[in-house]
Amino acid sequence: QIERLIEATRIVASSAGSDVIKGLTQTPKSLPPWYFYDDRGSELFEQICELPEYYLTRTETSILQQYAGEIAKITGACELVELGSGSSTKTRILLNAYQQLGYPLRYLPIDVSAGILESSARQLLADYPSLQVHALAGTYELALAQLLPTQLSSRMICFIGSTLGNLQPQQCDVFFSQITNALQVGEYFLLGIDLQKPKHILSPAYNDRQGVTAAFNINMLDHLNRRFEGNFDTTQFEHWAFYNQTEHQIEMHLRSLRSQTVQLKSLNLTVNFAASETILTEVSRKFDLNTIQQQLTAWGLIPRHVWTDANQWFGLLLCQL
Ligand code: AVI
Repeated sequence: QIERLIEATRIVASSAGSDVIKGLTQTPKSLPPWYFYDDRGSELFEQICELPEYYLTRTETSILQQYAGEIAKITGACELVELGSGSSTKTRILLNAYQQLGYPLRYLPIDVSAGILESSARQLLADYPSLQVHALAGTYELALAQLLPTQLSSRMICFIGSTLGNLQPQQCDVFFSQITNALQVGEYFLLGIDLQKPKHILSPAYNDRQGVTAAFNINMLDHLNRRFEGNFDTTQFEHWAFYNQTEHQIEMHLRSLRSQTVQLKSLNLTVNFAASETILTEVSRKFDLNTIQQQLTAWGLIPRHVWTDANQWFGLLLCQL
């Protein structure tokens, strides 16, 4: 009998707040973007994906719909590992393609939010009778280090949704060495990236009219309050996001509306904010297809196929170790 149960493995998802202490005691202040994704933050992110201004999800979905069959034919049967799986909605397009070719389905979603991980894994098990799921709750770094050798003939690590853009360039060397360590020669890496485009399209995607992105940004403070016994007054911070054209990145901040002091009791941390002082909560880098292909090659992942949409707004790259 094939084992199909979720063997949800909970990995310690943080370095017990040392990253928060570091970020809030340096100048300028910053926080790691993975603190967006408590269960509420993951819900808000799902809402962002549906916003009219947030073209990323729609565009990547259309590329996947067009090319998933081709991807499955190229890779053959393989175990799908997904970093930042969230609701796994787009992954279903890939699972359908592998299923249509009669391949065995084995899926290892990795996400910091255990709630969304578990609920989406259960839904997938109900919808795909032959699917095996092994869900890993934790940061990419910790989860990748826990991966066992694949149980199928091959493996593909999927990193879609342009989450690569949320890593700072200096984090990429370590990240890609973890990716290549988790793959055998000949195995695959599927990367979805948002491409450079005019500011008038990028800026509204992070400043939506309904204020969902603002709520997503502010929710990080609620998450820190819960997690570290904090007393951030979320009414005293505002969302601020803009496109930095020189760096080709959206920069998302929380701006203090007045001078104030915040405590995070369980971290033994007191933080002073000047009026208008900001915390950088996320960069969202926008890529150039030629440059990223060169970088991937330097990291040991050879781009074999590159797909994009009619507007060239989003790129999907199938790479091989
Ligand atoms: C998950 N990540 C790719 C999103 C992005 O567009 O950078 C996170 C996000 N931040 C604000 N809106 C969406």
